[in-house]
Amino acid sequence: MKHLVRSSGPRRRRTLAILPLLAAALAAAGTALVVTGTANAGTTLGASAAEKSRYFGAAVGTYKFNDNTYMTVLNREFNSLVAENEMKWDATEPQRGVFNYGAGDRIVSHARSRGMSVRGHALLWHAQQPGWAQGLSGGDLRNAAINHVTQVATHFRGQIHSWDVVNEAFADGGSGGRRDSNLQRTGNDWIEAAFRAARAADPNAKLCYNDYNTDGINAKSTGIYNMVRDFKARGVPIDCVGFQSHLGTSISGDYQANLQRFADLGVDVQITELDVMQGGNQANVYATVTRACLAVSRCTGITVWGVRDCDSWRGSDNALLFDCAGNKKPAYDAVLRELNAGTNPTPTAS
Ligand code: G2I
Repeated sequence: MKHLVRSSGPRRRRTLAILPLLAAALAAAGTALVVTGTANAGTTLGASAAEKSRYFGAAVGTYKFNDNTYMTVLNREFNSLVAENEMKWDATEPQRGVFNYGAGDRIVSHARSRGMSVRGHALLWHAQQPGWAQGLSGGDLRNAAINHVTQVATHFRGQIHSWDVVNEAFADGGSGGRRDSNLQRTGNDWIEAAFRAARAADPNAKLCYNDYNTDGINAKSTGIYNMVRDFKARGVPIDCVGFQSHLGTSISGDYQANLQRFADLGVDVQITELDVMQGGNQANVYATVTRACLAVSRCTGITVWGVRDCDSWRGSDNALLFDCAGNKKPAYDAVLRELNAGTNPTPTAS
């Protein structure tokens, strides 16, 4: 108030007089910033994300590794990989106590040879369990599940940046509670037992809980939020939460706020399986997700769930960033533009 009073009279006129100069100076500074941004802008998703201290990854399948168009895009654009299926329980332990790491190792070795990081997906999940595990229950299943976590996390020790230790354990709809499954029926503590086993097996991997339909503040994401808060309070080792982000034609207005409330619990957040239905404004939705991750300092990276539209589990949704011929789509341009825009907080953890 005092300041306002003092700024009337001659002094105020002087202030007004310098405003155009100030505006010109700001505009010049703005131009300079833009020029700097352009000079440093990456020309691939991976390079641009790396400039913001983040990764940009893709889910891959080894059965595509002999497809030249696929490999050209993969090797050029991404700096992180995740196995779309090859590290799941049915793939890695087809018979009880018999482990098969061939395809998973192939993904890890390709990533390492190109300097890419690897996300691990997924140690325990109610789906894609081998037949022998589907037939177990109670203590027997619990022991088999924990042994699975220990064996697989030990095999890949030191090579996985972040593990989805538990995938999709919460129910859809309004309950905010756990999903019924054979694993859940072994006791509510199965998730924390899995996280403790994973930490013991690979102490340097970030340990994530991963789920879908968590793209805003809703009953399901709040159920997960409460679990993470409880884990942090009780010292259960959890480092990150994965938001799959299989999206339709629009995105919830509180997508970023939801990421932020998890980050505020002291965990990293990651966008883990992003794909967006084409038909609405696909480019806008992709841009919004990218902006949200960049705006949350603990959002450490984005993974899209496949490379080209025809590699996607969503088939005719054309949900990815490249068409079947490997051409960049408008959604790609939107993501790259967002990655290169502005200055964004550096992740506080990686
Ligand atoms: O459903 C989309 C994703 C939801 N979140 C967890 C992810 O792990 C899940 O990925 C999908 C894969 O993209 C599909 O490729 O998980 C599906 C299984 O639930 C995968 O599909 C399966 C087919 O159902 C099997 O018939 C096939 O043998 O892929 C297998 C390997 O190609």
